[in-house]
Amino acid sequence: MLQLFSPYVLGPQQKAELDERGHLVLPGIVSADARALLTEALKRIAALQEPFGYGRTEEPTPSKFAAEHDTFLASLIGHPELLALARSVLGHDIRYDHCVALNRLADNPGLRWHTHEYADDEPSLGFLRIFFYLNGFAADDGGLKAVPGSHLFRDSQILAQTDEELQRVWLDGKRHPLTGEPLRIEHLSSPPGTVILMWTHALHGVTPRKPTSATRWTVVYGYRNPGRPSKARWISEEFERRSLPGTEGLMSLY
Ligand SMILES: O=C(O)CCC(=O)C(=O)O
Ligand SMILES: [Fe+2]
Repeated sequence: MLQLFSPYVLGPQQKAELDERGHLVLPGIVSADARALLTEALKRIAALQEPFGYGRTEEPTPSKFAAEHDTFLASLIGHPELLALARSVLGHDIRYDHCVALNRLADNPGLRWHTHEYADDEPSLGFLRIFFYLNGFAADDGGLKAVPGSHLFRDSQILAQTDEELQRVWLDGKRHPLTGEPLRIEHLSSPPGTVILMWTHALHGVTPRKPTSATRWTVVYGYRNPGRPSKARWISEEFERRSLPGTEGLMSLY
């Protein structure tokens, strides 16, 4: 069995940080073997994605359904270490939601500020995004940015093109519901092999990738507590029926 992570700590302190801030950075925890295999898999997905391009589309592209196009990516859905990580945050009763390749090539425009929906009115139902940043990123080069505390609003409708617009349309005057501090934008950076955990209602966006930079190799696995429909759930019926090792009971909507 592939070792996915080098030893890391996800104890009460880290969980409290995730719950208070909405995201948690686990720097460099992906094992060297997993890094290499994941990067190869993401290169295969990039080749399949090429004809579809990287613009916004409703099409079921290889990037969106990455695990369905790659045996290795599929094999991680039920990997004990990934499930243990997801369950240590969400509790035992979880479902797989999606696996999306988030490769960002040189000059990629990044991504506007947004949140994602799931059981907006039911905080007991969690949805966790587990991002694998295989070659890391700098804050100003395909970098994830987030607003600590924003997930507590469970507002799935927030959208803004720029930091300035976000400030104007949503951030101004808002305070962290737990700490009372004014909400503010945080630009993350991460070394290669970093995993970032994020509650799905956290407000986040991505800075553009520089024209001279190599591709940012990234994949996300989403898991959630069952109980509601999920708009992010991209699983074909055929894939749901396939019995992959370790995924028993994980693939259904409810
Ligand atoms: O590309 C990224 O780093 C983040 C993508 C994103 O917003 C998501 O998968 O929800
Ligand atoms: Fe997102």
